Amino acid sequence: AGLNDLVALVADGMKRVNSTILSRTGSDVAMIPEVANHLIASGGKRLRPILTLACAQLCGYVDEAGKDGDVKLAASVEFMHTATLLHDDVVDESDMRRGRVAARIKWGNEASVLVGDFLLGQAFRMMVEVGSLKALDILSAAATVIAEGEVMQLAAAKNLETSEDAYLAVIRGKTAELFAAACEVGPVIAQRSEAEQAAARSYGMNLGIAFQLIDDALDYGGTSTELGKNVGDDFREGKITLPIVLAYRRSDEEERGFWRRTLTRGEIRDDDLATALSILRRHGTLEETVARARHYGETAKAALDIFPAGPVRSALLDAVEFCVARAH
Ligand code: 2DE
Ligand code: MG
Ligand code: MG
Ligand code: MG
Ligand code: MG
Repeated sequence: AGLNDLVALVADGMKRVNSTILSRTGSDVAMIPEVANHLIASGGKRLRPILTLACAQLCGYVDEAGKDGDVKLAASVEFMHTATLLHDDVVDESDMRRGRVAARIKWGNEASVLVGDFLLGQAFRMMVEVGSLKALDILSAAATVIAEGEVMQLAAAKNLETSEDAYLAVIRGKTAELFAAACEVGPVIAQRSEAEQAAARSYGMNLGIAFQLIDDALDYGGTSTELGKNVGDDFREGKITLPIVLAYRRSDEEERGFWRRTLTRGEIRDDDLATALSILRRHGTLEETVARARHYGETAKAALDIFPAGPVRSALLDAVEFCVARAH
């Protein structure tokens, strides 16, 4: 259960993904591998490349003539993810990532952005090597959609009237799209039907939505030890996540005043995060956010119905439970 079965099923492929990652972060410019490896070697779960390998395997992908198509696409997905994290910590002014200081704290915002750009370039070169124009289309579209999600989020910042739909559009873009693309390229390189491509995409999309809902609940309800990043980052940035959208509607005038001062005007005092958490708890919106995540998780699982039962499908179902129950 958990992620273990899935990790075991793709272990051989992941070894090759990891060595590909290592070789493709190489550069004569010393700071590039230094910054990249700070993040890459920091014990991430590699969830997205695991999903790529697993969805390829689920669809019976056979590696013809050692081309390593699944491995290179998985490594591309992890590079895209790493690039987004390097950029994300700059955009969010975050100080911690995976239990370490963020790259931007150690090397600066400039280096963080630029090494992210390097990794993005390397990701696209690997996709080209794989030679599937469809996979290249899916992953390059994902890059634009991720950026759109982040810009939508920027536009909604501090706006307490943000709707649930607007919030969902943000997390579909900034997080779920990469999960969807990571899964969809599996059946694509296995040359399976449109229906199977759509099913894998739907699994990834709904899993990604669930994943970000949990992330947003944990930004208030988690601890920095379990998350490996500081709690309260979203609050300090005036980010309007689902726990806030739901709580603001239910808040009385005094509570609304609190949200306007902190989230809209950014006047934040030492004990405000604790107060925010107590208001969210009073209105039950962290539990409700987790319940929504569970709902999207169920939709993700149902999307796998068209695939044959077996160890890979079972492990993908378990991965949903892992993401919904995850502590980090
Ligand atoms: C996670 O949100 C979302 C990450 C997407 C970041 C994408 C950026 C555009 P969170 P945490 C910045 C860059 C796009 C590229 C390179 C294609 O809640 O809590 O901020 O882990 O995540 O900080
Ligand atoms: Mg962030
Ligand atoms: Mg962010
Ligand atoms: Mg977050
Ligand atoms: Mg943040």
